[in-house]
Amino acid sequence: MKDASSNSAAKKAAGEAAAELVRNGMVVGLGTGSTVAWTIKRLGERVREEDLDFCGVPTSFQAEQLAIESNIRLTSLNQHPVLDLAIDGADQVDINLMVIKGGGAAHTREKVVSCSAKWFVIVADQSKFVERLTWPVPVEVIPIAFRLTGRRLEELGGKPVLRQGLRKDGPVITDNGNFVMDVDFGTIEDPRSLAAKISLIPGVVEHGIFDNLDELYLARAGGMERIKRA
Ligand code: ABF
Repeated sequence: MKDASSNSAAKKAAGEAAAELVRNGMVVGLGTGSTVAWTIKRLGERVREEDLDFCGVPTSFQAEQLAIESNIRLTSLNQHPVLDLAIDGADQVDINLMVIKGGGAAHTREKVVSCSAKWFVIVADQSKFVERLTWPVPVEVIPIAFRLTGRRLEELGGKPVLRQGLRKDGPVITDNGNFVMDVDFGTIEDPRSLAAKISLIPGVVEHGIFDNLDELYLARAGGMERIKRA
Protein backbone atom coordinates (compact mmCIF):
# COMPACT_ATOMS: atom_id res chain seq x y z
CA MET A 1 0.00 0.00 0.00
CA LYS A 2 2.99 2.30 0.72
CA ASP A 3 3.84 2.22 -2.99
CA ALA A 4 0.29 3.16 -3.88
CA SER A 5 0.24 6.06 -1.42
CA SER A 6 3.70 7.32 -2.45
CA ASN A 7 2.67 6.97 -6.08
CA SER A 8 -0.47 8.98 -5.38
CA ALA A 9 1.54 11.63 -3.52
CA ALA A 10 3.92 11.84 -6.49
CA LYS A 11 1.01 12.26 -8.93
CA LYS A 12 -0.40 15.03 -6.72
CA ALA A 13 2.98 16.80 -6.56
CA ALA A 14 3.48 16.67 -10.33
CA GLY A 15 -0.08 17.70 -11.12
CA GLU A 16 -0.13 20.64 -8.70
CA ALA A 17 3.31 21.88 -9.80
CA ALA A 18 2.18 22.23 -13.41
CA ALA A 19 -0.93 24.17 -12.34
CA GLU A 20 1.39 27.07 -11.43
CA LEU A 21 2.23 27.53 -15.14
CA VAL A 22 -1.25 28.95 -15.83
CA ARG A 23 -1.51 32.77 -16.00
CA ASN A 24 -4.48 35.17 -16.37
CA GLY A 25 -5.82 35.28 -19.89
CA MET A 26 -4.46 31.88 -20.94
CA VAL A 27 -6.43 29.23 -22.83
CA VAL A 28 -5.29 25.84 -21.52
CA GLY A 29 -5.87 22.27 -22.73
CA LEU A 30 -6.89 20.07 -19.78
CA GLY A 31 -6.07 16.37 -20.06
CA THR A 32 -7.45 13.09 -18.78
CA GLY A 33 -6.27 10.77 -16.00
CA SER A 34 -5.53 10.79 -12.27
CA THR A 35 -2.30 12.85 -12.42
CA VAL A 36 -3.65 15.78 -14.44
CA ALA A 37 -6.79 15.60 -12.28
CA TRP A 38 -4.60 17.14 -9.53
CA THR A 39 -3.72 19.96 -11.96
CA ILE A 40 -7.40 20.65 -12.62
CA LYS A 41 -8.26 20.58 -8.91
CA ARG A 42 -5.35 22.96 -8.10
CA LEU A 43 -6.48 25.31 -10.89
CA GLY A 44 -9.95 25.32 -9.33
CA GLU A 45 -8.38 26.36 -6.02
CA ARG A 46 -6.42 29.14 -7.75
CA VAL A 47 -9.62 30.41 -9.42
CA ARG A 48 -11.20 30.58 -5.97
CA GLU A 49 -8.22 31.90 -4.00
CA GLU A 50 -6.50 34.18 -6.55
CA ASP A 51 -9.41 34.90 -8.91
CA LEU A 52 -7.28 33.30 -11.65
CA ASP A 53 -8.90 34.21 -14.98
CA PHE A 54 -8.27 31.58 -17.72
CA CYS A 55 -10.25 29.25 -19.99
CA GLY A 56 -9.95 25.47 -20.20
CA VAL A 57 -10.39 23.18 -23.21
CA PRO A 58 -11.14 19.65 -21.91
CA THR A 59 -9.85 16.59 -23.79
CA SER A 60 -12.55 14.21 -22.61
CA PHE A 61 -15.91 13.91 -20.85
CA GLN A 62 -13.99 13.05 -17.64
CA ALA A 63 -11.82 16.18 -17.90
CA GLU A 64 -14.89 18.32 -18.67
CA GLN A 65 -16.81 17.06 -15.63
CA LEU A 66 -13.86 17.65 -13.30
CA ALA A 67 -13.27 21.15 -14.71
CA ILE A 68 -16.94 22.07 -14.24
CA GLU A 69 -16.83 20.81 -10.64
CA SER A 70 -13.70 22.97 -10.16
CA ASN A 71 -15.56 26.07 -11.45
CA ILE A 72 -13.18 26.43 -14.36
CA ARG A 73 -14.52 28.44 -17.31
CA LEU A 74 -14.56 26.23 -20.43
CA THR A 75 -14.24 26.98 -24.12
CA SER A 76 -13.64 24.96 -27.31
CA LEU A 77 -10.98 24.58 -29.97
CA ASN A 78 -13.39 26.06 -32.52
CA GLN A 79 -13.54 29.23 -30.41
CA HIS A 80 -9.81 29.15 -29.55
CA PRO A 81 -7.92 27.17 -32.24
CA VAL A 82 -4.51 28.03 -30.75
CA LEU A 83 -3.93 27.29 -27.05
CA ASP A 84 -1.26 28.86 -24.83
CA LEU A 85 -0.61 25.59 -22.99
CA ALA A 86 -1.82 21.99 -22.77
CA ILE A 87 -1.29 19.89 -19.62
CA ASP A 88 -1.91 16.13 -19.66
CA GLY A 89 -0.84 12.79 -18.23
CA ALA A 90 0.89 9.86 -19.91
CA ASP A 91 1.29 6.10 -19.76
CA GLN A 92 5.01 6.21 -20.51
CA VAL A 93 7.69 8.80 -21.49
CA ASP A 94 11.14 7.81 -22.76
CA ILE A 95 14.46 9.63 -22.41
CA ASN A 96 13.91 11.36 -25.77
CA LEU A 97 10.52 12.68 -24.54
CA MET A 98 8.61 10.36 -26.87
CA VAL A 99 5.31 9.51 -25.22
CA ILE A 100 2.65 6.79 -25.12
CA LYS A 101 -0.81 7.98 -24.13
CA GLY A 102 -4.29 6.52 -24.36
CA GLY A 103 -4.78 4.58 -21.14
CA GLY A 104 -7.94 6.63 -20.71
CA ALA A 105 -9.17 5.95 -24.29
CA ALA A 106 -9.02 9.72 -24.96
CA HIS A 107 -5.74 9.98 -26.91
CA THR A 108 -7.35 11.16 -30.17
CA ARG A 109 -8.75 14.36 -28.64
CA GLU A 110 -5.71 14.63 -26.36
CA LYS A 111 -3.44 14.67 -29.42
CA VAL A 112 -5.59 17.28 -31.21
CA VAL A 113 -5.56 19.51 -28.12
CA SER A 114 -1.81 19.07 -27.45
CA CYS A 115 -0.99 19.80 -31.11
CA SER A 116 -3.12 22.98 -30.89
CA ALA A 117 -1.01 24.29 -27.97
CA LYS A 118 2.13 26.47 -28.12
CA TRP A 119 3.49 24.55 -25.11
CA PHE A 120 2.70 20.91 -24.27
CA VAL A 121 3.47 19.76 -20.72
CA ILE A 122 3.03 16.26 -19.29
CA VAL A 123 2.75 15.54 -15.58
CA ALA A 124 3.88 12.12 -14.38
CA ASP A 125 5.22 10.13 -11.47
CA GLN A 126 8.59 8.41 -11.75
CA SER A 127 7.10 5.04 -12.72
CA LYS A 128 6.16 6.50 -16.13
CA PHE A 129 9.72 7.55 -17.09
CA VAL A 130 11.70 4.87 -18.97
CA GLU A 131 14.77 4.44 -21.18
CA ARG A 132 12.76 2.97 -24.07
CA LEU A 133 8.99 2.78 -24.60
CA THR A 134 7.56 -0.65 -23.83
CA TRP A 135 3.91 0.15 -23.02
CA PRO A 136 1.23 -1.31 -25.36
CA VAL A 137 0.29 1.37 -27.89
CA PRO A 138 -3.42 2.34 -27.77
CA VAL A 139 -4.85 2.59 -31.30
CA GLU A 140 -8.34 4.04 -31.88
CA VAL A 141 -10.07 2.29 -34.79
CA ILE A 142 -13.48 2.54 -36.43
CA PRO A 143 -15.51 -0.49 -35.29
CA ILE A 144 -16.10 -2.01 -38.75
CA ALA A 145 -12.34 -2.11 -39.39
CA PHE A 146 -10.98 -3.66 -36.23
CA ARG A 147 -10.30 -7.09 -37.81
CA LEU A 148 -8.39 -5.51 -40.73
CA THR A 149 -6.45 -3.12 -38.47
CA GLY A 150 -5.69 -6.07 -36.18
CA ARG A 151 -4.13 -8.04 -39.05
CA ARG A 152 -2.11 -5.03 -40.25
CA LEU A 153 -0.87 -4.32 -36.71
CA GLU A 154 0.25 -7.96 -36.42
CA GLU A 155 2.14 -7.55 -39.72
CA LEU A 156 4.00 -4.67 -38.01
CA GLY A 157 5.02 -7.07 -35.25
CA GLY A 158 2.34 -6.07 -32.76
CA LYS A 159 0.01 -8.17 -30.61
CA PRO A 160 -3.33 -6.26 -30.74
CA VAL A 161 -5.98 -6.77 -28.03
CA LEU A 162 -9.41 -5.15 -28.30
CA ARG A 163 -9.93 -3.14 -25.08
CA GLN A 164 -12.91 -4.37 -23.08
CA GLY A 165 -15.06 -2.27 -20.74
CA LEU A 166 -14.62 -2.59 -16.98
CA ARG A 167 -17.88 -4.56 -16.79
CA LYS A 168 -16.58 -6.88 -19.57
CA ASP A 169 -19.93 -6.35 -21.29
CA GLY A 170 -18.29 -5.37 -24.56
CA PRO A 171 -15.53 -3.26 -26.08
CA VAL A 172 -14.67 0.20 -24.72
CA ILE A 173 -16.34 2.89 -26.86
CA THR A 174 -14.43 6.19 -27.08
CA ASP A 175 -15.98 9.69 -26.90
CA ASN A 176 -15.81 9.52 -30.73
CA GLY A 177 -17.80 6.24 -30.91
CA ASN A 178 -14.83 4.02 -31.82
CA PHE A 179 -12.97 0.97 -30.46
CA VAL A 180 -9.50 0.94 -28.90
CA MET A 181 -6.90 -1.78 -29.52
CA ASP A 182 -3.91 -2.04 -27.16
CA VAL A 183 -0.95 -3.26 -29.21
CA ASP A 184 2.12 -4.76 -27.55
CA PHE A 185 5.21 -4.14 -29.71
CA GLY A 186 7.72 -5.04 -26.99
CA THR A 187 10.56 -2.50 -26.70
CA ILE A 188 9.98 0.31 -29.22
CA GLU A 189 13.42 1.36 -30.51
CA ASP A 190 12.11 3.84 -33.14
CA PRO A 191 8.75 5.28 -32.00
CA ARG A 192 8.57 7.85 -34.83
CA SER A 193 8.94 5.17 -37.49
CA LEU A 194 6.36 2.92 -35.82
CA ALA A 195 3.96 5.85 -35.46
CA ALA A 196 4.19 6.63 -39.17
CA LYS A 197 3.46 2.99 -40.12
CA ILE A 198 0.46 2.70 -37.80
CA SER A 199 -1.01 5.94 -39.17
CA LEU A 200 -1.11 4.43 -42.68
CA ILE A 201 -3.31 1.47 -41.69
CA PRO A 202 -6.89 1.76 -43.06
CA GLY A 203 -9.43 2.18 -40.25
CA VAL A 204 -6.99 3.69 -37.77
CA VAL A 205 -8.34 6.95 -36.33
CA GLU A 206 -5.34 7.80 -34.13
CA HIS A 207 -2.58 6.04 -32.17
CA GLY A 208 -1.15 6.93 -28.77
CA ILE A 209 2.47 7.70 -29.74
CA PHE A 210 3.06 11.45 -29.19
CA ASP A 211 6.20 13.18 -30.51
CA ASN A 212 5.24 16.77 -29.61
CA LEU A 213 6.05 16.95 -25.89
CA ASP A 214 7.84 20.16 -24.84
CA GLU A 215 8.31 19.59 -21.12
CA LEU A 216 7.90 16.78 -18.59
CA TYR A 217 7.02 17.57 -14.96
CA LEU A 218 8.38 14.44 -13.26
CA ALA A 219 7.82 13.69 -9.58
CA ARG A 220 10.91 11.86 -8.36
CA ALA A 221 11.75 10.62 -4.84
CA GLY A 222 14.01 13.66 -4.38
CA GLY A 223 11.41 16.13 -5.61
CA MET A 224 10.10 17.64 -8.84
CA GLU A 225 12.22 17.48 -12.00
CA ARG A 226 11.41 19.56 -15.10
CA ILE A 227 12.79 17.94 -18.29
CA LYS A 228 12.59 20.21 -21.33
CA ARG A 229 13.02 19.16 -24.96
CA ALA A 230 16.46 20.33 -26.08
C1 ABF B 1 -4.54 10.06 -20.05
O1 ABF B 1 -4.22 9.68 -18.74
C2 ABF B 1 -3.98 9.04 -20.94
O2 ABF B 1 -3.58 9.50 -22.18
C3 ABF B 1 -2.88 8.50 -20.14
O3 ABF B 1 -2.67 7.24 -20.59
C4 ABF B 1 -3.44 8.52 -18.75
C5 ABF B 1 -2.48 8.60 -17.63
O4 ABF B 1 -3.26 8.39 -16.49
P1 ABF B 1 -2.72 8.60 -15.02
O5 ABF B 1 -2.23 10.02 -14.93
O6 ABF B 1 -3.94 8.34 -14.21
O7 ABF B 1 -1.62 7.59 -14.81
O8 ABF B 1 -3.93 11.27 -20.33
